[in-house]
Formats: sequence, C-alpha cells, structure tokens
Amino acid sequence: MERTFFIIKPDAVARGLVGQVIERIERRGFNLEALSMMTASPELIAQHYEHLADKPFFLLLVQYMTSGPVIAGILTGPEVIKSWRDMMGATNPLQALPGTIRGDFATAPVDGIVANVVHGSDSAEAAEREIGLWLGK
Ligand code: DAT
Ligand code: MG
Repeated sequence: MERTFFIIKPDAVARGLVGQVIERIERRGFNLEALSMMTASPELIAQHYEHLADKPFFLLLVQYMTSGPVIAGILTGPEVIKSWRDMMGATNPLQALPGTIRGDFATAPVDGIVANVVHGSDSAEAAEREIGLWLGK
C-alpha cells in the first residue's frame, strides 16, 4: 500500500470543482486518508516547489498557488503515486488528454500561468516530504 500527497489547487476550489475531483478519487477506489482546507503562504509554496525556484515562472507560480484556498490531502492505495499522476494528466493542460483531470477541467495557459487544477507527488520520497511540509504527518 502506497500513499501520496495531493492538492486541489486554488483555480479548482474557486471554480467549484472540489466535488468532481473527490468523486474521481473515490470512483477509482483510492482512500482519502486526510483532507485539509487552507490558504498556503508564499513560504510554504516556495518550499513545496523549491526545485523550480530558478525558473522564470516561479513568482507567477507562487502568486497562483497563494491566490485562494486549496484542499490538501493524502491518498492511499495500490500504486497510488503513479495512478494519481496518470489521472491528473500532463502538466500543461494543452497537452493533457481528455479523460484526465487536467484534460477535462483546464484550458491552455493564459499569461504564463499554468492553472492546472491538481497536484500530485511524483515519487515516494516527494510524497513523504510534502506530507510533512503541508500536514505535519
Ligand atoms: P506537475 O505539477 O505536473 O508535477 P511540475 O512539478 O514540473 O509539474 O511543475 C509544478 C507546477 O509549476 C505545475 O503544476 C505548473 C507550474 N509550471 C510548470 N511548468 C511551467 C511553465 N513552463 N510555465 C508556467 N508554470 C509552470
Ligand atoms: Mg511536480
């Protein structure tokens, strides 16, 4: 049994997509282990995305991720790290296939902001780091 960390990002909360994202998680058979609503600080987002700190879009990314409340949580289940990444779809919604969350709920980037609805950890190490950072668990 694996666990991963996920975020329903500010654009999705503002658009009222929380229920539809959670519905997909439950439909797939993954277990919601923790769920928390919060508005992230710039410091938290800077730590979360520290590997992107030198990118030209970093400030826009921090502004986007702190623009409103998010839902952050833990999913458990067999191979949930890869499965959740597959359910999310490609980072850029322009490349995300229909049937994926990003491919079904997000448009191509506007003004350099990749507002792509959801986050998911990309490895077991990242999941543990992010769960500690966001949820202290
Ligand atoms: P993912 O969220 O698919 O794991 P990532 O870790 O490479 O992708 O990037 C984290 C977030 O940063 C991504 O969800 C949106 C933003 N981002 C990535 N590449 C970007 C780009 N070229 N321009 C603007 N924002 C970008
Ligand atoms: Mg990532």
